[in-house]
Amino acid sequence: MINSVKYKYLSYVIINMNQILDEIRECFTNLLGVDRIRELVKLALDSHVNPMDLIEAMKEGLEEVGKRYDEGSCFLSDLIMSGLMATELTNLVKPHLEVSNTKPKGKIVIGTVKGDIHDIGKNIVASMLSSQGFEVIDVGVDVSPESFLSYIQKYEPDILAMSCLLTIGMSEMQNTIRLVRGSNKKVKIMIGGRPITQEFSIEVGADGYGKDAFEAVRVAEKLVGEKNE
Ligand code: B12
Repeated sequence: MINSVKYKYLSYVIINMNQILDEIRECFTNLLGVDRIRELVKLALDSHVNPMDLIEAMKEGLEEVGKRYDEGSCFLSDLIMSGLMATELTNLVKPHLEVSNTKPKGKIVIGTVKGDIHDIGKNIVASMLSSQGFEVIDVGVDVSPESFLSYIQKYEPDILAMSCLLTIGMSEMQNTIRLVRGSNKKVKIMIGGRPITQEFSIEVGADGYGKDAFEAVRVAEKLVGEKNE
C-alpha cells in the first residue's frame, strides 16, 4: 500500500517535471518571451528540477529556432528574442550550479572567437567549470587571436578554452591556436561550440574538444592532469 502511494507520488512528480521541461522547450519554439521563461524557470527550480535538464530543454528549443531561421521561416528579431530568453534562463540557473571550493583545480581563460558574439554556450561552460572548482577568467566575445594571446600572458592559465558558433569563426580558432602555440608551449587548448567536432580539433592541433558543458569539465580535468604529470 505504502509502496503504491509512494509510486503514484513519484510518477506525479516525474510527470510534473517533464511537463515543466516540455513547457520550457515550447516557450522557446513559440518565443513566449523573457517574463514567461522567468516564471517557468522559477517554478522548475522550486520543484527541484535538475538545472542541467533546464539547459538541455533550452538547447532543444533553440535548435528548433535555429532550424526555422535557417529555413527562412523566422526572422533575425526572433533569433534575438530566443537569445534574450536563453540569457535569462542561464542567469537564473547559474547560482544553482555554483559550489564553493577551497583550492582551484586549475586556471582557465575562456572566450568566444573573433567575429562571433554568441555567448550563451560559453557562459554555461564557464559556470559549469567554476562550479566544479576551476578558476575561470571569462574574456568575453569577439576575441581576436592577439587578444587571446595577451590574456594568456597576463593570467598564465593552465587552459585556454575557446567557443565558436559560426562556421566562419572556425578559421579564427585555428589562427588563435597557431599564434598561441608559436609563443607559449605550456598552455593547453580546449575548444567547443556548435560547428566544432573532434576531427576539427585534431586537425587544428587543439589538446581537447568537448561537445557540451559536462564534457568541458571532464576534458579540463584531463588536461590539467596531463599538464601536472
Ligand atoms: C541565440 C542565437 C543568436 C543570438 C545570440 C545571443 C547570445 N547572447 O549568444 C543572436 C541573435 C545575437 C545571434 C546572432 C547571429 N546568429 Co545566431 N543563433 C542563435 C541560436 C538560435 C542559439 C545559440 C545558442 O545559444 N545555443 C545554445 C547553447 C547552450 O549551445 P552552444 O552554444 O552550442 O553551446 C554548447 C556546446 O556547443 C558546448 N560549447 C560551447 N562553447 C564551448 C566551448 C568549449 C571550450 C567547450 C568544451 C564546449 C563548448 O557547450 C555548450 C553547452 O552545452 C543558434 C542556433 C543553434 N541551435 O545553435 C543560431 C546560430 C548559431 N546563429 C546563426 C547565425 C547565422 C547568426 C547571425 C549571422 C544572424 C545574422 N544574420 O545576423 C548572427 C551572428 C552574430 C555574430 N557576429 O556572432 C547560425 C550560424 C550558422 C553558421 N553555420 O555559421 C545559427 C546556427 C542559426 C542557423 N541555423 O542558421 N544568434
